[in-house]
Amino acid sequence: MSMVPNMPKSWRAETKPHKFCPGCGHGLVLKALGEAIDELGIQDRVVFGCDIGCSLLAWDFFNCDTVQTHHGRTTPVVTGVKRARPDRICIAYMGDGGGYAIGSQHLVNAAARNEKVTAILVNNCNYGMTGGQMAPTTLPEMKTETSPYGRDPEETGYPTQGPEMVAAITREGAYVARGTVANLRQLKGYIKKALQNQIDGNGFSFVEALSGCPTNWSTNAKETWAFIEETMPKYFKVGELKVPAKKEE
Ligand SMILES: Cc1ncc(C[n+]2csc(CCOP(=O)(O)OP(=O)(O)O)c2C)c(N)n1
Ligand code: SF4
Repeated sequence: MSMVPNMPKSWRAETKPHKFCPGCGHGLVLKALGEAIDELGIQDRVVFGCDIGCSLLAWDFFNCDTVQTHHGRTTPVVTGVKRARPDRICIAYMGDGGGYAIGSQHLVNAAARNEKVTAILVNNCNYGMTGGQMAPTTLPEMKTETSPYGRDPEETGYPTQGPEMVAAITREGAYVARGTVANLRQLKGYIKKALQNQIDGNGFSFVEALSGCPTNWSTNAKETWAFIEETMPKYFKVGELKVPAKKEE
């Protein structure tokens, strides 16, 4: 009996199995996104933008219009598409390096302008694609290629609180949440609300997803999940931070 893979309809089946490392969280975030796209029936309207970093491995992931951008520049690129084609549902997909380091000015300014796009940021506490360097989200005392003795917050700061920052600088109409691959149903719910917010034309939508990078963390499956489920939420609080007020009927 042949196995029928349980994959979202919006996924491009012929490009699976995907190219992420075994145990990587990117595939889970993209599953939540694919199911959200299916359930909202927006596949024909989606323009999916992916960053440099491991998110670029999603360039052929969906049966949707896709644009692959320079590192950190996904948010302004999909903002441009949205302004030219307001009927499209524009999604910027990036890592924490892409959103909070090299592309932080773009994320901040798109959020401050309340651009009507949806940004999804995968937080795995490091620069995955380039071999596990320290990122703005690296936890205190966490060892990486460029913090071999552990991150010292006195020298390099504390982990960036992205959704908290975006919630603070956006205006009414924005949607902001932090989910985790450890709770995929909840994460899909947040992504769905973020997309619905764009469909409703309200304002900027932003979802950070806590995720795993077993390759650079050098962790086995059990250690990876313990880090995502127990350690990361000590620094990154999971939940909704900003929900638009209901419009008057
Ligand atoms: C302008 C520019 N600077 C640096 C790089 C090198 N570079 C490629 S991917 C990457 C880090 C990616 O990390 P992140 O955005 O956190 O995504 P991840 O791979 O962890 O999913 C870097 C620094 C680049 N491609 N372009
Ligand atoms: S390096 Fe890390 S983030 Fe990149 S595909 Fe591998 S596990 Fe995923």
